[in-house]
Amino acid sequence: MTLKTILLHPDPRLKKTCDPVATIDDEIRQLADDMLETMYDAPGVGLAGPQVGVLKRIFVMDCAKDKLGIPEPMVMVNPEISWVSEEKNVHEEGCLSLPEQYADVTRPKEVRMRWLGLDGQMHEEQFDSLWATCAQHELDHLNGTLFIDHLGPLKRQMITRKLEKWKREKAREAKSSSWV
Ligand code: K1U
Ligand code: ZN
Repeated sequence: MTLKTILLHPDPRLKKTCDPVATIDDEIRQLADDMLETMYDAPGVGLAGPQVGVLKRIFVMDCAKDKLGIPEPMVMVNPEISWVSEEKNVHEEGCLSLPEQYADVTRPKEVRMRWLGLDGQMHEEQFDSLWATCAQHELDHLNGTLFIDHLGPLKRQMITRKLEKWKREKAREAKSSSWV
C-alpha cells in the first residue's frame, strides 16, 4: 500500500467534476486500499478521489473509529444519493484539503446512498449522524464542491486566508528544521 499526497485548496483539481468508474478492477482495488491507508494516516474519517489527484467517482470513509476502536472501512464507487430527510442537521466539518479549518455546515440529517462496491455489486444503505455528514461531504468532492462552498462569501474568504497563513507557517517550519 502507498500513502498518497493530499491536495490542498485551491488546487484546481479539487474543483473538477469526476468521471464515473467504468469497471471494478485491480487498479480501483489498489486505489481504494491506498486511499484508506492515506485517510487513516492523516487522520481523517473520509477521503475522495480528487483529494489524491484521481478525478474518478470513488470515496472511502470510516466514521466508526472512535467508538470501540474497531474499524468499519467503506468504499463507495459511483455513489448517488437516493433519498434525503427533510430534517436538517448542523455539523462542524473539516477537510483534509483545508487542514485545521472548521465550520458549521447545514445538510440533510439522514441520507440514503446507492453505490457500487468493490465486490462489483450495487449497495444501498441509510446513514445518519457523522456518517451522513461525511457521505455528503465526500460526494460533494466528486462534484468539485468543498465544504466552504456551503458558507457565505466572508466566511469562505476568511478560511481561505487562514489556510494560506497555515501553509506559510508550515513552509517556515520545514525550512527551519532543515537547518539542523
Ligand atoms: O473529505 C475530507 O477531507 C475528510 C474529512 C471528512 C469530514 C470530517 C468531518 C465532517 C465532514 C467530513 C475529515 O476527515 S477532516 C478530519 C476529521 O474530521 C477527523 C480527524 C481525526 C479524527 C476524527 C475526525
Ligand atoms: Zn473534504
